[in-house]
Amino acid sequence: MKLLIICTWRPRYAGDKRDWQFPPLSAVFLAALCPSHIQVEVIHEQIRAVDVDTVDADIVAITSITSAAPHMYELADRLRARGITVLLGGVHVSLLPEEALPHADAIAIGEAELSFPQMLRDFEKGRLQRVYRQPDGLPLAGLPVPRYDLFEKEFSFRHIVQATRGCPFRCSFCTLKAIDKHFRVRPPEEVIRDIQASDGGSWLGKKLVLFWDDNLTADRRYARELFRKMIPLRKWWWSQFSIDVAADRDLLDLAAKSGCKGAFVGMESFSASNLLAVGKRHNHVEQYRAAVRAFHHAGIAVHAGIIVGLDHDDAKSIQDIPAAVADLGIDLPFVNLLTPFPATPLYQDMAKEGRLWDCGWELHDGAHITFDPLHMSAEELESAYWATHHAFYSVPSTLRRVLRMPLHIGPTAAALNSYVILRLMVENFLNPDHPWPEETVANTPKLHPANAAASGKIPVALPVPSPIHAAPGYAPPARTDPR
Ligand code: B12
Ligand code: SF4
Repeated sequence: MKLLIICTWRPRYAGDKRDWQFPPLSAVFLAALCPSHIQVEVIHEQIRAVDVDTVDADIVAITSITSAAPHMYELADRLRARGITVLLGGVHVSLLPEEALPHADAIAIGEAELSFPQMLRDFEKGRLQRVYRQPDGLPLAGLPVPRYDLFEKEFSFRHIVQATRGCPFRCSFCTLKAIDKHFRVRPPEEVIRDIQASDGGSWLGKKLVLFWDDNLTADRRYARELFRKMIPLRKWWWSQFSIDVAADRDLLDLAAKSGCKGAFVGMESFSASNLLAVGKRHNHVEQYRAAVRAFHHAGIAVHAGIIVGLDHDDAKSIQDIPAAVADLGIDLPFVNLLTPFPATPLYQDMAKEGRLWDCGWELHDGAHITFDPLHMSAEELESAYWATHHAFYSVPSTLRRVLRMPLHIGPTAAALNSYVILRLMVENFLNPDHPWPEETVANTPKLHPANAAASGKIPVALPVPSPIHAAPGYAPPARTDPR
């Protein structure tokens, strides 16, 4: 039997062609769950397009985030029109299963360590069900090594692992809780096994490990154990952390000793009212400076996520962000427009307030406005977003940060981070094929609560089938709860 797994991708900006940087783990992990008699191919649309007419497979599994969902449905419809069975799953399908179902032969809601192999077995036996959902919160011991060999070689950084899943916090804009509500950790020795199994390509690709975790240090006792075990590997690594970890200097030092060279922290806002409003209670603006210093002191670069368009933002407060970022010494800032993803508390609140726009999921990518801002017009928010974008990624500001970095974090971490930052800048922001988008916000129709449910964009309760039984060969051991 031939299976094709497609990881969809849509450009965020007009002119984007491909994205060579980082793949998600989703497709190669699903491939690892397949029994060995199945011939598996993986296509990441970040790298190569799918030609529906020439797909040679008995069954196709497609994964997608929200902004690529309409494209996923189009692919699925065309493949099904050719008589090919299509399975859909992943974050968007889990958020809006009833929207996805008409486009699929079967869907999986949530994680799929058990349900994906079950779907394949049912397909082979000719008894595929419509909806699969495995029990939430299954322990993560015994997961297979992802099929790293199926990553396209064009990806610059593909030395990717996941040690934990989920996050104990509950920010109102985050979709994680919709996939699985439980924070869980993997046995450290299995994480080490995956790091050693991944090829990574070039010298730097092999050296730099990316942890695709949402909050690697959420369970600090676990993080300590993992970092100690990583020291002998002599790797460099990056991951996401919540900023509260900065208070734990010993843990940061241990992270650095195990090779941590960059930490992505969701700083989100410089307004305490904004942080409170989105439930980001572990962020304290007055502690940001100390937090950045703590990371730097350990030799770890700070990559910070900033969101604009929150309800306590106005055009002036957004204008002040680049100076605040520069003043703190943040090494790599990322700015995103607030995006109300379906099924999040933020989305539900905005739907009740009648502020959501009926503008299609394509624009739910962090780079487009999809709702009525509270204290400014959409046009003002859009220009404030682009001004921040330019301020962060202009050549002078990039060079200033790159030149300052060795003073903050030492020459090795600075060289690594500068290399990647400069590449990001050149590929993404200085690319002549990459014009700034010119969409205007004025003509986008709005989604009012009265027609929102009818449009299928507000999730309604879907009857969930009873949990399926464990797949042979996968026996989940007892749960290990975080501290
Ligand atoms: C790594 C990552 C990135 C990387 C690489 C992304 C890439 N190349 O696509 C970077 C940093 C570049 C990135 C960027 C962004 N990301 Co991101 N990212 C992630 C992260 C942390 C891990 C993804 C991953 O590999 N997961 C591991 C795999 C194994 O998990 P999984 O995909 O959920 O798959 C499991 C199940 O869902 C299921 N499954 C999945 N697909 C399918 C398909 C079938 C058929 C079946 C049966 C089952 C199934 O089986 C798997 C095993 O259980 C996730 C959060 C997360 N924990 O998943 C966010 C996440 C996917 N990102 C998110 C967002 C919003 C973004 C950005 C828009 C951020 C921003 N505002 O700038 C950009 C957009 C990028 C883009 N592609 O255009 C959101 C998506 C929300 C949404 N509804 O769309 C997530 C969920 C984070 C969050 N907290 O909400 N991201
Ligand atoms: S801290 Fe990050 S990963 Fe955790 S809930 Fe908030 S946004 Fe999501």
